[in-house]
Amino acid sequence: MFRFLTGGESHGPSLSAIIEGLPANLPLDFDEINHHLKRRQGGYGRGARQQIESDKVEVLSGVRFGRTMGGPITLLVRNRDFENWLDRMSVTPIEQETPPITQPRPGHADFPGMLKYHSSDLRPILERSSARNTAALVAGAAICRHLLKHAGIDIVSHVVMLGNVWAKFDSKVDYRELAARAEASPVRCADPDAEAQMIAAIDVCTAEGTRDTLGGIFEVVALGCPPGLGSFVHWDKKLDARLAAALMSIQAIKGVEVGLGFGVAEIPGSKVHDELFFGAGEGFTRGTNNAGGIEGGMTNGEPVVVRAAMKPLSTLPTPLATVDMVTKQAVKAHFERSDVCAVPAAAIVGEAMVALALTGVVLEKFGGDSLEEFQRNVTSYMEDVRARGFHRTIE
Ligand code: EPS
Repeated sequence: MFRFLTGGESHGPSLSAIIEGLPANLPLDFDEINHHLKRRQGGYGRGARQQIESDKVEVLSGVRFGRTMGGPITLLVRNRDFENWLDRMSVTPIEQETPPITQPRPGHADFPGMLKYHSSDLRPILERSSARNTAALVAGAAICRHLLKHAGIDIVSHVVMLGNVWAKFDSKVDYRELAARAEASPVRCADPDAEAQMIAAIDVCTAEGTRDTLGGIFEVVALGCPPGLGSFVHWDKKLDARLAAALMSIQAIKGVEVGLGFGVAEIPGSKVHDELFFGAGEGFTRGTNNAGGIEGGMTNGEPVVVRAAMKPLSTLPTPLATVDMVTKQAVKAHFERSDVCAVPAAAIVGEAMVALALTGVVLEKFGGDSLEEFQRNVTSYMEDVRARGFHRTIE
């Protein structure tokens, strides 16, 4: 069974992850893991914290001579900022504890978290619920992406909308080209006109007098998925359900769509469903991919396309009305240093969550205690589906 756990607080000593269930002998590229950590730290609209951090992974277990050994892999990403937060985040008792923060931010985990964990201080709630913790997810998922490559799967992302500015792109899209353009964009947007407007919208929210936060929508695409990952047989085996859960677990995500998403409800079935064709040499093909590569909870061999909507961050520079949890007086919500917009970074976290969900179903389908066994199982299955007309080969 594949399991993945993270630990850590935003301004605590470090973030960590434990991954269990990856096969032995998987070679790891540490530069690539750190590259994904760097991608997650980027994006226009981030706050001053990113100048302090320069995330790097440390591997504490499960890896020898650059290859997995089959046991749990433990990862660590240190918080450089911790040393500036000893007065608020010291692990050991301190002489004078910092006074509690008691003004929950509407939209944040603060209010329900303080009630649930019997806390009169929102610090312990915000520290663990902070999106800083997504660094551990990205580090762990970067390792899983190494395995996915051995099943032919590659994951890309781009920002579709930010601050209500929509990117325009062709429906017959080349996802690799789109992703390459997004990679070079400060807002991960492949459309240059929309990119300029998105940056302008962030600038407005950064300026004194109009300070605010912005949300948006990103798209994650998994290319090269073999058909038949996931299953229709039970609710928790359906890949679309697992992708939705994985994406919804990212801080500030309020909606997820697969393929045409909510759009399928607006048009008749004859325009929704992706007709199937067969060509000599090509094998099975589709004219469209409204299903987003998933039918009946299983991959169908087309790109898996998912979108997630991120709400504007709830740490508002012009705080909203709230109630002091101790005095019950009407007050303004707590504000501390934060980002104006983190949608581009969330797209990288989206890639990570898609990687984790896919790793689960890939291991269920192909299993294997070693990479060699996993690879044999993938190859044998792909030969089988090829013989039956699915002609894509693993790149
Ligand atoms: C976050 C608030 C900000 C973000 C942080 C997430 O941090 P700070 O309060 O230290 O300025 O920058 O994201 C990261 C640090 C990161 O690495 O992604 C929050 O409240 O969720």
